[in-house]
Amino acid sequence: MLPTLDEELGLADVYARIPFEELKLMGYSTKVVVVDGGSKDNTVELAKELGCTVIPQWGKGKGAGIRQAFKRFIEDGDDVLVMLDSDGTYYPEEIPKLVSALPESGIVIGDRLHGTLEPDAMTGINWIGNHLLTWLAVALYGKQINDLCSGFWVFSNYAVKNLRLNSMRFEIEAEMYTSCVHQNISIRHIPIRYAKRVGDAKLGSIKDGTSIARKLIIRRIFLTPHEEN
Ligand SMILES: Nc1nc2c(ncn2[C@@H]2O[C@H](COP(=O)(O)OP(=O)(O)OP(=O)(O)O)[C@@H](O)[C@H]2O)c(=O)[nH]1
Ligand SMILES: [Mg+2]
Repeated sequence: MLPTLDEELGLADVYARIPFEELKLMGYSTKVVVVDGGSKDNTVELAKELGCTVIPQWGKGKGAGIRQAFKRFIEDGDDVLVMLDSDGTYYPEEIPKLVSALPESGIVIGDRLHGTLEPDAMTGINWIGNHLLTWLAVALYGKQINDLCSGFWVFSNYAVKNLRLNSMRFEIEAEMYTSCVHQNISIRHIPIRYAKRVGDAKLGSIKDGTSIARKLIIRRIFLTPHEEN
């Protein structure tokens, strides 16, 4: 699953680097689902040309899109879901390594902070923010997490079914972690590479960093969302 918002510069390359053959040898048949948040560039046309299934999301924000893609995944009855950003920051070549590490009924998080950060992949403020938010998560929840805001995750069907989420924007990964704690879903961390993105960032470091911290605090008090959709 590739979330997109104006990612015409990154999408084709990310798609081309997905190791379909290797996944086939591992016994998987693969489909690529692009969940799009209303791109104004050529992203949607490109995704269709590449043969991806496109979900035009309702509402705005990465979190809303991911939750909608989760629903489709459950409806389709698929086994394993791999999610990564479509901005060229994550290495699709690393998908098999993460899929192989998937615990039964659990999830895998690609860990940039103990992996390889390529030059200029993360701004100074984002580096500090990622470390602070990860530290805050461990302080509040006591369950190990190495890289809270990673955008490269692998989920078992059980995990997707049991996550309780209502995030609209970039708090979604933090909420997935809090839900793993509350729903007792096991987490494995695998070090990954992280590259400089192509195209423009959609995340605002201070604004979204603050919402992520707020989400961590809210889910410590109210364990699950009051209303999910
Ligand atoms: N479906 C959907 N995807 C989105 C939305 N906003 C952002 N995305 C995608 O979510 C992924 C992460 O967004 P980015 O802007 O790269 O945010 P980030 O990776 O946290 O920040 P950078 O390090 O600056 O790249 C990218 O693939 C975006 O295209 C949205 O509203 N809907
Ligand atoms: Mg990014």
